[in-house]
Amino acid sequence: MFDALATVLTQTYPQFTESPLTIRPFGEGLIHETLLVSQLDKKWILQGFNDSVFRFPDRIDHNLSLLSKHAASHPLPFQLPLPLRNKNGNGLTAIQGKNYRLFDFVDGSTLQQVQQPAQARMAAQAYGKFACWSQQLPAAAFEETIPNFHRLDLRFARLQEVAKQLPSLSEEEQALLQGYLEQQPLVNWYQEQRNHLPLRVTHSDTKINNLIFSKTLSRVEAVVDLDTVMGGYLMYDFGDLVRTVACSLPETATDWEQIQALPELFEELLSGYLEGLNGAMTPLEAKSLLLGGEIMTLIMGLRFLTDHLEGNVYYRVSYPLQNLHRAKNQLALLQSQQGHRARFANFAAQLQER
Ligand code: GN1
Ligand code: MG
Repeated sequence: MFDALATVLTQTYPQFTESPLTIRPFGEGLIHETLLVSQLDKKWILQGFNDSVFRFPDRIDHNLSLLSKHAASHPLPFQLPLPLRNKNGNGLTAIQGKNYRLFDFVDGSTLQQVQQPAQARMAAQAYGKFACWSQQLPAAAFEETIPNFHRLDLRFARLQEVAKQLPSLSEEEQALLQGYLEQQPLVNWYQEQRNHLPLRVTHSDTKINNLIFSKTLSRVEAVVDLDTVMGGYLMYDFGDLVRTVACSLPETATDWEQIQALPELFEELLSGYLEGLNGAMTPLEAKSLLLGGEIMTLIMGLRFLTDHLEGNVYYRVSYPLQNLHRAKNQLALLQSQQGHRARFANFAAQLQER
């Protein structure tokens, strides 16, 4: 199935020898296509680049080169895998009308959900360290690889616009839309924060599965998926961790009654993230982290519902109603987090007193 791809790769990248290449699908990403390439005992990741989502590959290149220069003089305790250059010196290779990127394979394990509190803490420490490290770079020097990516207010407006254009909604869609529209106060809070929070260099896709742990899950080997590194707020990165770690079930789950926020894991995340950050934030930023999980869960839910109403044009789905279901899942998780606001705030206050 991948024979033509293998032939072109062998000719294009200096890494490969004449021995046969094996290529197979890999991972759980929703945007790029991810393939595992192996030759003898070596492995690489080959990524089919999604250029309808990432319309500015030059901006990605620009941002990644800022990161790699900084990493050369300020090493991190984990890898940041960057695209390998082909024989022409390019990070992107066009093969049969599609662009591909090749990465060194980082050996290890990825998690879709943490199995133990210690893993949540490790994940948060790694992303916190990344945030502390990347703060030494000026956020304004980074280009927006997806314009307005985490602009909650614009995502909220967009859902309403798309819904309005449709002749009718099913009862389930209508109920979900209503549930999301009730989140207007959170959107207002977000807009107010934008007047005060400093712009930082953020990863902007800090899901648990964008970390590669060692095989024994005892340390973080790499932070991957760096295409959305750009200017943002700390609460985005902490928030996407909360969304994907401090939850009873993954974003694909459909047993609505069982979807809940898990305060114990939130507490591990907050402790770990603050340790990693090592004090590099303003008091208001520290406070904003408490609602970061809600912000990111709301953004994802709005995006899933919008995509469902638009006919699944953005996210990969494995069945037609999957985006509707993801939106339903995220609303349940959001509401559950909202029920724990006081507990989260108490915990943060206790941490400060320590
Ligand atoms: C997408 O491709 P992947 O799975 O790493 C998306 C994120 C969402 C996520 C939801 C560029 O990330 O914003 O959080 O799906 N990335 C983009 O699982 O839209
Ligand atoms: Mg990913």
